[in-house]
Amino acid sequence: MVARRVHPGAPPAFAMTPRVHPGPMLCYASLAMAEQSVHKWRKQRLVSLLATAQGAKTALIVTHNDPDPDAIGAAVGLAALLERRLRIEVAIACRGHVGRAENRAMVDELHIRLEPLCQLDVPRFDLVALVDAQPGAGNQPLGSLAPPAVVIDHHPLRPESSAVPFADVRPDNSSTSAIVTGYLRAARVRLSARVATALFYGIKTDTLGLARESREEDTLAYLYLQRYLDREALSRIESASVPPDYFRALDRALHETYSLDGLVIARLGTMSYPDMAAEMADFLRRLDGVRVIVAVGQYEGEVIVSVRSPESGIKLDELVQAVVRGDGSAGGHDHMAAGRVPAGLAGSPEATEEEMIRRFREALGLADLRPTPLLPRESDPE
Ligand SMILES: [Mn+2]
Repeated sequence: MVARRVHPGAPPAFAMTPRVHPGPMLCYASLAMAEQSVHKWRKQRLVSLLATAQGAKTALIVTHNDPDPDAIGAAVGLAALLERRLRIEVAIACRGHVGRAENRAMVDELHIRLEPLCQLDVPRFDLVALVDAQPGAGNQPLGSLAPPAVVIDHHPLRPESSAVPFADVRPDNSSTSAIVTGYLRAARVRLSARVATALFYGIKTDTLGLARESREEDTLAYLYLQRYLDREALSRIESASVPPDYFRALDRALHETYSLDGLVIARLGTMSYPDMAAEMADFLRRLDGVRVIVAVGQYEGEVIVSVRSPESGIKLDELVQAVVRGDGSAGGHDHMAAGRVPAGLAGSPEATEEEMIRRFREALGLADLRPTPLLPRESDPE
């Protein structure tokens, strides 16, 4: 038996962590400890992920519809892992649009090839992976014809994921890109600036630059990726230019924004891209006194709702599910969620927008309150 070299009377390692003055040193020390404890676990998960993908010559990585930076970053990261470790030829595909100017700049600046799923022969691929979404969710395009063998996600766990050969679903994590970064580290894949920047921007947007409550995995990945970033590309992505139309739409939306005791509702009407609702909801988060923001708009035969809250404690995903009911699809997280229903649900698209707003007011117990416009309407008297 080998005796462990422990100084007599030495306290256990964890008890040595100072409990007072939690300054930056303590922060780094606890991160280093977290790093060590997750390293072994990551390795085990990596072995299992690689075993699932082993033998495939081609892989298709699919994101949720209208992919956001976290979905795109996670797909690019997983592609790098499969290409570098297993020499698999990888395609990334999605359904819908990349609309937000920053997200389009991300795709352009980082030369990311996103293919429309409908143009691909899905059964041709040996392996299908789904990132930032899960089978059975209404916001992803894989039907029963192409069940994924790999799922990596951070949305609430869905029962369908238990049938997936390799599923890593961590609802506690704030981003899928951070989970994928963990695999790349465990696999010792040397990151290109392009891949690192995609992952970093994914984590940054999903965690609001770590301002939102995030897990150690998010923080560790965020710090780890720093040294590989293409900062010039990142800066161009974050300050992507927008056409004059963008400001016209913003102006229209602000004149159709109302508040009711902490609930802020923005009606966008016809949108030029589907994630404009999310963008507007994000924009209104800073309004004084706001507790829940609901942005509602129409895009290609659907009414889309996007919901945000600057505070924790309101489960927005459950709220949107209660509002959408069985009429469409809904999902998200506690602090950000979205849903969509057919535009003809209540007759016209306008009537459907109104119906969605009515349901939100009812669900939040604000049905009887009089809305206050954010800005004076042009028709209002001076
Ligand atoms: Mn995400």
